[in-house]
This record gives sequence, structure tokens and C-alpha cells, in this order.
Amino acid sequence: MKNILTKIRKGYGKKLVSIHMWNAWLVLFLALSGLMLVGGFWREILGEGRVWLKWGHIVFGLALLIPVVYYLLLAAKHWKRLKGKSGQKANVIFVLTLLTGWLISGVVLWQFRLAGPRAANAALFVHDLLTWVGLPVIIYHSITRVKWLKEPNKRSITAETVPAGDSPAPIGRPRPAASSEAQPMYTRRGFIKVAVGAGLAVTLGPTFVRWIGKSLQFPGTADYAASNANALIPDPVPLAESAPPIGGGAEGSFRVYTVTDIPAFDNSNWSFTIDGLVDKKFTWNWEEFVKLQREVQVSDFHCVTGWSVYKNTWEGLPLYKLLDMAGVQDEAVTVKLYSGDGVYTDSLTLAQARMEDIMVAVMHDGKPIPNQLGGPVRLVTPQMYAYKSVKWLNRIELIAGDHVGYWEQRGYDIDAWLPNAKRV
Ligand SMILES: Nc1nc2c(c(=O)[nH]1)N[C@H]1C(S)=C(S)[C@@H](COP(=O)(O)O)O[C@H]1N2
Ligand SMILES: [Mo]
Repeated sequence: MKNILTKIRKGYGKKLVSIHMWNAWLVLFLALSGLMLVGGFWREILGEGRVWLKWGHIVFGLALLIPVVYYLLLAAKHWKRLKGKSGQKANVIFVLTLLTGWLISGVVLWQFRLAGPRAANAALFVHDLLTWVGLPVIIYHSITRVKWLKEPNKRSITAETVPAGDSPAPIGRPRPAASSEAQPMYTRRGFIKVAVGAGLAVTLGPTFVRWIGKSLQFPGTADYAASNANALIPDPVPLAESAPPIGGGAEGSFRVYTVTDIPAFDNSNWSFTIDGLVDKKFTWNWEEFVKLQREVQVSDFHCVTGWSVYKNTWEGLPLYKLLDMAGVQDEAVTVKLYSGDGVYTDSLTLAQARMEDIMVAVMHDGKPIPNQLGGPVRLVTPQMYAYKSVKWLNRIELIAGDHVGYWEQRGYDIDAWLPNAKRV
């Protein structure tokens, strides 16, 4: 072991340089892929590619372990060289904390099924927080410390000037003397640092503030109800359990997900159909649909990417009651669910569809479901991950075969059960 360590530490200056480089490339890929994975814009464009990108993000994320561990093996030596340079020591600790934080929270998010929603929620919070704090610092670092900007004697990672014992070849240009020549360089450096810092604050600052607001649930930061673009008349009248909501109001905030443009509906372009292998087909318009007897439930909502919204008070039609109204025929095996976006579909087995808590929801916390969140009508599947929760639901078809839904076709598990679900 000692021998190996000595070998590893030999010429460690050069090694630090290459660790730093590999780490930089990994972080660059992870930052870009991570931002693409959360960005709604890319969700639509990537389609199936999103699942591959997610795997790439996971694999390269795990690969971060290599430079981190390799650095730790060299850390003692590096640390000695940083004696007296507290700023650089702080920088090293910051980066190590960032990388290990990303790694650990990333592993929890990757293993969300084992971890369960609570741990996944916490991990997503940490992963996001580190991103919004760490990314600007890293961008600042990489722009302001490119070699030509940095005073050579302030570099913490160099292959040169290693005292007795190691003998790396000096690389890079000769050091400029601390003469009058360096002076204009220094002011330019100062200017660029301020400019980059200000640029980052202006571009990433608002996103960070918005994210903090949502995470800490400041009221009004995610008021989708106020900007609901649906225009369906009349408004559904909430039941007493809905207003005020018996759940006490949802905790957490939805992230708006869609694979198409967000549709909006009015009385002229909205209807709801149940058809296929049924005794009696129905197509309701909005006026008829809001007259159907609704019920209220309180349930939690979990996305596979780690976020949850707890204690939602949903009001709508239990799916099994709609099935009973239509009369399901014996040959029917699968309930196929269509979104009014024209693209997204999913399915449930008949047994799943008959579970009491599967709801064709019309209201959330006493208000119509806004169009961004899938209104006027979305499915709610409390014991399954929310990709089953088809937004803008407008058709239910009973079919004899299987149907593989939108995300399942793109690699999501057919089995969407939550860890502690009562599976049927
Ligand atoms: N039509 C449609 N329904 C959908 C999706 C979608 O992209 N399109 N995304 C699903 C996923 S993965 C989740 S987590 C939830 C998100 O619901 P929200 O956008 O209201 O937060 O909707 C589900 N239903
Ligand atoms: Mo999701």
C-alpha cells in the first residue's frame, strides 16, 4: 500500500494538473446535461434522447468519483504546498464539498426507488442548491483563472516549482517578473473578474431567487391558478371538502412538465370521451361533464425525478365510477389514457384502474386545475409515480391488448408503483 501511494504521489504536480483537467471536462458535461434535463425546452426536443442523456449524466456523475478519490490520495502533499494560502485551501474544500455533495445526492436520485420519495426530495433539493451555488462559482473560476489571467505565483495547481524529491519538468511560459509590465495585466484581470461576476449575477441570479422561492414555498411564487389560460364555462363549483381544502393546502410545488406546447382549452375545443370495449360510449361536453357527481381525496404526488407535492386536495370523478357508468366488456384488459395534447398517452390495467383512489381530477385545492398543470382534467394516481398522471386527459379507451405509454416507450419502467403502494 505504501509503495503504491509513493508511486501515485510521484510527480504529483503533473498529476494534479491532469486530475484538474479531467474533472473540469466531467463537470462541464454534467452541468450541460443536467441543465438540459431540467429545462422544459429540451424535454420536448429530446424525446427519447432524454433517457439516454439521463443515463450519460448518471454514468459520468459516478465517474466523478475517480478524480475525487485520486485527488484525496494526493491531498496531503498538495495541502502542505498550500500552507499559508488560506484562500486556496478554502477553494479546494469548497470544490470537494461540491463534488461529493453532487455525487451523494445524485446517487440517491438515481436510486430513487430504493431511497423513497422523502429522501429523493431532500437529494433533489441538495443537488439543485449545489448547482445554483456551485455552477456560478465554477464558471467564475474557469473564466477568471484561465492561465493568461492568473498570476503564476497564485496558481495552486501547477506542474512546476516542486521542491526536492519530485522532478516534474517545468512547463508553461517563463514567469513574468513582478514588474511594471504586469500592472496593466492586473487591472485587466480585475476588470474581467468584476465583469464576469456581474454577468453571472444578472443571468443566473433571477433563476436562483425563483428556485429558492419555490423550494421554501414562499406564497405566490408558483401561482399557476392566476395565469390559467383555459376558458371553460361554467367554473366547477367546489364541494365543501374542497373549499377550504380538507388537506389544508398542498405542500411543495409542481414543476410544469410537458412533451408538447402547453395546450389551452375552451368550451368549443374540449370534450371527454370514454369508448372502446364498453357497453355504452360517452362523450361529454364541459357543461355536461361538470354536472357529474364529484368526490374529494387528499393525496401525495411524486415524480420520478425526485420532487413531490404533499397533501393535494383533489376533486373529481373516481375512475372506477366512470368505468361502471360505461360498462366494461369482458374482453377489455387495458385502460388507455389519452392527453388532449395529441401526443402523450399512458395506460393502466383494469385492476389498477379500479383502485378507489385513481381519480379523473377537475379541481386542486378548491380551484380548477390550471392548464399548465394539466387542467381542465388530469388523471391522479396516488400510489404510482406521476408519469401515469396524464395531463389534459380527454379520452379513456378500453382495449383488449397492451398499451405502452409515452415515457414507457422511452425507457421508463412499465411498473410505476411507489415503494409502499398496495399493488394490484
Ligand atoms: N400530457 C402529459 N401528461 C404528463 C406529462 C407530460 O409531459 N404530458 N408528464 C408526466 C410527468 S413525468 C409528471 S411528473 C407529471 C407532472 O405534472 P405537472 O406538470 O402538473 O407538475 O405529469 C405527467 N403527465
Ligand atoms: Mo415525472
